[in-house]
This record gives sequence, C-alpha cells and structure tokens, in this order.
Amino acid sequence: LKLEANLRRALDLGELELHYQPQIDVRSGRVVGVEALARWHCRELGHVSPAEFIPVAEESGIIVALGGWVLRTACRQAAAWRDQGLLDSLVHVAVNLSARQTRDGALMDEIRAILDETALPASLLELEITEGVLMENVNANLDLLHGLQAAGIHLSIDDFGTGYSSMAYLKRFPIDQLKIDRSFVHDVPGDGEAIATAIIAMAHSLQLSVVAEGVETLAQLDFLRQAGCDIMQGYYFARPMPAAQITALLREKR
Ligand code: G
Ligand code: G
Ligand code: MN
Ligand code: NA
Repeated sequence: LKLEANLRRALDLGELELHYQPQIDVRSGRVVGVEALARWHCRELGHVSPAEFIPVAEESGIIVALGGWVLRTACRQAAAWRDQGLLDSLVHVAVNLSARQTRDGALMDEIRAILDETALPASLLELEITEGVLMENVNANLDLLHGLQAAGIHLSIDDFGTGYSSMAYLKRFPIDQLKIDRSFVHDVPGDGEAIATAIIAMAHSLQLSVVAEGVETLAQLDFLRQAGCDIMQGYYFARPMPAAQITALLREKR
C-alpha cells in the first residue's frame, strides 16, 4: 500500500526515469536497438525494481498513466537521437507493453498521438509484448497487432518460451521478432541449449528474427552465435544505462 501511494506520486515528482539497454547484431557487432526500461528512485523507499512496481501499477491502474509516460518519453528520446543522426532504419527503440495497456481500447490512438507529437517515424518504434499476455486474449490481440503493424510499428514477443503459443498462432500474429527468455539463456551451456536451438529454428522458419536476452558470458555468446541467433542483449555487452550514455555509445559506433 505504501508502494502504491508512493507510485501514485512518482510521475508528478519526476522520480521515474528510463534507462536503455543496447541490442547487438551478432554478425556485424553493431547496435541495432535499445530497449527502454523504467527506473524508479522513490524519495521514501529508495530504488524500487520494475519487477516490483510494474505489477502494482497494473493492479492499481496507475499503469495507464505510467505506460503512457514511458511511451512518450521513449519516443521523444528516439526522435532526439534521430535528429542527431544517431538512429536510422536499422536502429529501433523498443518499449515494453503491459497486459493492461494491451487491453486498453485507447492504446492505438494514444500511440498515434505520441508518434504525431514527437514526429518519430513509426518504423523506429518497436513494441514488446510478452508471450503470456499475447496468448491471454488471442482474438483481441490479433486486432491490436494488426493495427500496430498497419501503422508501421515493429512487434516483438518478449519472454518467449515461457508461455503456451503454438506455431499455428505465431503464424497468425503479424510479428517481426522473438526474444528468447532469459531463463533459457541462463541455462546455456546446459539444458537451455536445446530450447534455444528450437526457438531459433522455429523463428527462422517463420521469417522472424531472434533476440537472446540475458546474455552474460562469452560461452553463451559463442553458443548462440553458432546456433544462428540474430541479436543479443545482456550484461556481457552492456547494462541498461541513462540516455546520455546511449548517446555517447551511438556516436562512437556510428
Ligand atoms: O529492468 P528490469 O530487468 O529490472 O525489469 C524487470 C521487469 O520489468 C522486466 O520484465 C521488464 O520487462 C519490466 N519492465 C521494465 N520497464 C518496463 C516498462 O516500462 N513497462 C513495462 N510494462 N514493463 C517494464
Ligand atoms: O522482461 P524483459 O526482457 O523486458 O526484462 C529486461 C530486464 O532484464 C531488464 O530489467 C534488465 O535489467 C534485465 N537484464 C538485462 N540484461 C540482463 C542480463 O544479462 N542478465 C540478467 N540477469 N538480467 C538482465
Ligand atoms: Mn522486454
Ligand atoms: Na524478457
């Protein structure tokens, strides 16, 4: 309850910030995306993890305002990077959507308004929806995803392998990318190998690109590279970092 009361004030108090984690193309070694991740420094509770406050934001409804703020802030930042010549069609900014946001009938209009207001080309925005959320309501999500695709937004399935989607469903969703869940990458070398290999094969047979998240070691990088994984994200390459550090990184890698 204390968390909820504090979270309600967090936006107004300016306590929320976005960090961005680079996504690296395996073949070229270039940054091809950055994932926006919310960070909260509460003056009363100190640092609170999104794993803790996102669920509270969902249950309380705060996510509607918070999710809108995340989208607007990430798009504004992406537009600024683009204006500096640091983002082109090869570099996306990815934003996580929560369950509640996908169920909000006004989401499509809100995204259109934000793209309009920030003048960000839709093709530079990528939205991540977890497999679990996607499969919760297949028919409604098919409509939403088709709307997002028609707008030119890229779509990525987050935490893939932890839910229950079938190949038949995946074929129906207009998606661009699967993100292998961190738990499988964690089990490489070992039990995660067979699952990662299977996900990569399935994704490629559906013409989807594959991101491995949570890559922390050279052994994981080596395995995933030989397994054909396209993009990697994880502490081995870079932690999520403030926008200014991403600006420097994009400048240096340009
Ligand atoms: O950044 P970190 O690993 O602590 O994030 C923990 C969880 O919180 C991850 O599952 C991540 O997807 C989620 N998360 C972080 N930022 C956001 C956000 O802006 N919106 C949503 N819906 N989830 C987020
Ligand atoms: O669920 P989602 O993929 O959106 O979560 C991203 C979260 O994973 C971020 O909160 C980020 O801090 C965390 N993360 C990013 N890289 C690594 C990593 O290499 N190892 C671990 N354990 N977590 C990571
Ligand atoms: Mn994500
Ligand atoms: Na994930």
